[in-house]
Formats: sequence, structure tokens, C-alpha cells
Amino acid sequence: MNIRLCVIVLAAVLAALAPAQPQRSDVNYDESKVPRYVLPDPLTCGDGTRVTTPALWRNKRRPEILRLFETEVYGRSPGRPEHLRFETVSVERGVLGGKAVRKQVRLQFTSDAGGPSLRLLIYLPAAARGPVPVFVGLNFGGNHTIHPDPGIALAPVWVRAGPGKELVLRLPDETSRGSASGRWPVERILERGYGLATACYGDIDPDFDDGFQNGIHPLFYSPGQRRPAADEWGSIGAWAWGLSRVMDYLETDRDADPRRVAVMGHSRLGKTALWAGAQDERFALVISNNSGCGGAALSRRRFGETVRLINTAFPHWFCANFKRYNDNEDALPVDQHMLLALIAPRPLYIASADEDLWADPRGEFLAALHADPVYRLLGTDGLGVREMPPVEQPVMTTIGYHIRRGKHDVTAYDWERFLDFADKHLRK
Ligand code: GTR
Repeated sequence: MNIRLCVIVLAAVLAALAPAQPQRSDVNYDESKVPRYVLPDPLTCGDGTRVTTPALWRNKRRPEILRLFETEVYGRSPGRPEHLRFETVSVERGVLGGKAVRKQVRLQFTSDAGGPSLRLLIYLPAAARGPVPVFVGLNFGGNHTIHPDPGIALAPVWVRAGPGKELVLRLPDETSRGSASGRWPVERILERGYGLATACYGDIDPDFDDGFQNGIHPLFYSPGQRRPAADEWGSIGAWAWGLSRVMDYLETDRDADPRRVAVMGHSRLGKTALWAGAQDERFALVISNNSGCGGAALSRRRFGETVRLINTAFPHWFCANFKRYNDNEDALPVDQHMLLALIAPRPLYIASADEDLWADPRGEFLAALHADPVYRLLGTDGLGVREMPPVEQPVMTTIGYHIRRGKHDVTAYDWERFLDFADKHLRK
């Protein structure tokens, strides 16, 4: 090999080994540099009471932990709006080559038809004889991106006007149809007997820091209020609230089984799915894909993305109080294993990817491991392993877990495991 070729090969090897996220001096990717930390015990109350019975968990410790996540991390959210209405815009049978029923429903959040609303897209298996279990998940780019189906209505979505520019609301063109279909294996979901309900997260709150003037927040301001108080919801709280409104709708749809709804999300929407599942016990199963910091990963490890980094890049995601924990994780009265514990005893699946170091795969696994005592107290088998499993060897106990090969993404492999997990836990 000549010198030039050697240099090229070496450069290619180094590029392949580099973490998917930019190398920064303020980000730790070295396991040996994870600081020592002590996690708060999910089974010891604030007043020192040891939680030894399911009743104590249910009546004392669980509400206490939920309150802490509300006031310190995601902020308190309002409930169902008084004037919530559902308008069925279309129902088409025999779509996707005869395999599906497609419904498009508008969730109107106020009595004013021009007020904020959410456009819900639902696919149901055409062959279903009765209500089906449903996966619910928000999408990033609009309903039309999840499948090339020409029948999905194009609706305005928030897109970046250019590199470094702000987000603007635009009607997408036909070229973006199906652009995220790799993340949404609709036919596979239907084939396995499930429905899918999805909506664009920007319908609930556009994902940028505008001081909470657009989206759903202003609808709930008290007279004179300009932005959420320090312990009130940020954008993740709003998106999770939107998932609960989708659940409100599903409770009215005779083709869906509201007792078998799985909430699923990727990345920031994985954080959102966890927070939705923690608060709203109607979700029977919860799936987090590559949710990382502020999702399934333990904040105290400070591996990959940290509390300071996330609060700086996305000042609108969490409540204002969460900023007090920038470079101060040990002061948090909770850590993310306690968010997972709030989902107990319902089945919970955490998915990591081995190149997604920014999201701290080991921290995601450890949070599942430290939620296990609560799952066991409540009479389930919890997480069936003590050590992080090898790549692509999924764990399918009441807490499920896998780490797959590859990057930060949702892949066919992930969905096959979510479907296997749902088969195991949601089938009658
Ligand atoms: C990153 C962010 C992560 C994750 C991700 C995503 O920029 O740092 O926490 O949420 O975005 O949502 O794709």
C-alpha cells in the first residue's frame, strides 16, 4: 500500500470509529470518567419511610415522585380541556392495497374552530374483527411523512427556513410524502394485528424557544400570565399532554381497544412517551427508543448529553426549575430510574443503539435496572437480567430492553422487538 492510500484508509477507519455525535471537550464518552454518584431510592419516601407494600407505593411514594417530576423536571400540565372535540374528517376502507382502514380525525382543543388542533392519522388492520390494540406515537415531520399513501392529507408543518434560521409554518409539497417511512413500518404493524395512531408534535407545540407564545401553552394561561411558571410545563410536557388527548379520542373509537394502547416515541419524543406513560395510566405499555438525557438515561452519570447541555440547546423542553440542576445533577431529588418506576407495573420497553453514545445506552439500561425493585414490589418479574445484555439480544420481561447495532434512529429491528414485546404483554 502506498502512503497516500494508507492515509486514506486510516482516515476512513478513524471516521468509522468516531462517535456519531460531534466530539466536544465538555462531553464525556469515557466510562472510566463517569463520576461516583448515589441514586435516590425509589422505595424510600422523602420522610424516610421505607416502602414495603404495594399500597404504600401507590398511596404515598408514587404520588410523591410524580410531584417531584412535575415541579423539578417537566413541569405540571393541565388536564383534558373542557371543550375538547373530535371531528372525523375521513374514513377510508380498503387502503394500502386493501390491508387497511385509514381514519383522519381532528382533535379540536377549544370551542373556537380556528384555535389549535391536532390532526390524527389512524391505520387499522382491515381484517380486524373487533377492537384492536394500538400503537400511539408522535411524528416529527407531519403525518404525510410516515407513509407514501397519497390519501394522507398534507397539513402545514413547522420547518426550518434555512440553516440556522427559525422555524416557519409551511404547507409541505408532495416530495416529502413517505420521507420518514423507514421509521414507521405501517404494513408490518397492521399485519401483526395492531393499529397505529400518529400526529405531528408541532401541532401541539412548535419545537423552538419562542417564550411559549405559540402552541398549546397560552390556552391555559391565567389572566395576565405571559409564560409558564417555573414549575409549569415546557414543550415535552405539552407533547405528552397531546398524547393523553389522543388517548381521550381512542376511548371513543370503537375500532380501538383503549385498554391495550402502547405509547411509543423516539429521541425527544421518547422522553415524551415516558413522561406521558408515567402520568397517564391509561397507557397500557410504554416504549422509549433512544430517549437519552431527560428520557431513560440516568442524569447523574453525565455521560454524553448532560442536563446543562440539554437545557442550553433546548431551553423550552423542560420546566424552568430544571435549569437549577445544570452541573448540579446530584441535587436532583429524582433520577430517571424513578420516571421509569412511575410506569410500574405496566410493561415498559427501553431501546438503545450502540453508536448512540450521546444518549448514553448504559445509562438507559441502568435506569431500567434501578426501576426493577419497584416492578418487583408490585408483583412482576421486573427486568430479568442484572448485566447489560449483548447487542441484539433483547430482554422481554415486564421491563424489556435491547441495544441494537447502529446509530440514533428507529429501525425495522426496533419495531420487530416492540411488536414481539406487545404480543407478549398485550395479547388477550
Ligand atoms: C438531540 C438532543 C437529544 C435528542 C435528539 C432528538 O439534539 O440533544 O436529547 O432528543 O436531539 O430528539 O433527535
